[in-house]
Amino acid sequence: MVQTPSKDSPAPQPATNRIGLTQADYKGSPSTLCDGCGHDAITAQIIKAFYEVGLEPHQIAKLSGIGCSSKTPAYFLNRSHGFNSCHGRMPSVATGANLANDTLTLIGVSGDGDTASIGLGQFCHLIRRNVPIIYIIENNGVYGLTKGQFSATADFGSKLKTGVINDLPPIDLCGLAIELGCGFVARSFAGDPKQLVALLKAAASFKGSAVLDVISPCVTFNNHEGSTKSYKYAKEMETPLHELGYIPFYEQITVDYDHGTEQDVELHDGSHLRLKKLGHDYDATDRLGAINTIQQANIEKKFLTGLLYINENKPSFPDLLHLVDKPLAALTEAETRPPKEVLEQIMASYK
Ligand SMILES: Cc1ncc(C[n+]2csc(CCOP(=O)(O)OP(=O)(O)O)c2C)c(N)n1
Ligand code: SF4
Ligand SMILES: [Mg+2]
Repeated sequence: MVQTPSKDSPAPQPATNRIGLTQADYKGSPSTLCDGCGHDAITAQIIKAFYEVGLEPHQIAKLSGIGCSSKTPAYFLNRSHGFNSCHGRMPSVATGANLANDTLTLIGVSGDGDTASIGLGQFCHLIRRNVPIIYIIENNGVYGLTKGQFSATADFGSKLKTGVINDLPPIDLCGLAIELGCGFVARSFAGDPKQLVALLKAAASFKGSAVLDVISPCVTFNNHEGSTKSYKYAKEMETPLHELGYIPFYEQITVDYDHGTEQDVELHDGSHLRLKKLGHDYDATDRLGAINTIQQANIEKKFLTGLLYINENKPSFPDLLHLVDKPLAALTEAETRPPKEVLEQIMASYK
């Protein structure tokens, strides 16, 4: 017989993470996007990943540009800081935010239009500087917000609902990011929650620009036959390079992995990312190998997902600038003023 809880028994408490917060504490406002939009699936995985890693929401800043994708920071982490910037200009705001307070974890959400079209220059300079940020491109191959025109990531020969064929080659943002020296480059799919959560957690532990290009179907304008950014196409064509496992720094790391079939990468905060090979002999630390693999996949029209490239040794923007430990935004006026002797030394050096 099923026991019904008595009126007086306490209601079951929701599960909490290592800092005592529930998953609901990482949510935002209800989404206003179309039902089934890939962007909402990514939002759900961002909430899960941040909850599981156990970051303090007030230590996070959400940044975005303009587009359906750029609206999504409103739908997660409503206790965090946020700045919805101009179209394609999120990287400048992120760079400023990082300089003002480099203790914040930055998460930037952009679209393929926002990043690969109007914001391409900004994206390049953010990567070149290695500004620490989890940079997510919610890639649907179209400008969803302005009713579905091709973006610069649309594949050559892919078709709009209206029958228009794309006659321009796509920009591969992962290939470009590696070329520009990015130390964390991954590709995933909104319909692959397990892989996406592991990548998001690893990106949150990485000290530098972490680029995640996530294929995120636009159900209203780009989910038909002839589209290469539809759920059907991505599900049928997805070829994961490896199976990803993330072990946070606060969990005991077991060392019983098979070196022949797994690659283990230690991240900046002591967390580990374990890459279990899936038939491919892929080394995610080999930069030229990664560029080659991406180009080959594009020729063969393969949709490769996983961690394409990682380099833990590149100095981040704040390291390069030798910033003081205290966030610049918290320095008092007196602390920003060099002492008289130092000013005199500087003046003397110009003589
Ligand atoms: C300076 C400027 N130019 C053009 C626009 C019009 N506009 C708004 S969103 C957008 C493209 C959005 O596409 P994407 O970044 O791929 O986001 P999605 O809606 O597909 O998620 C454009 C061109 C704008 N808002 N501002
Ligand atoms: S128009 Fe496309 S990208 Fe925008 S919310 Fe709808 S399905 Fe998503
Ligand atoms: Mg788009």
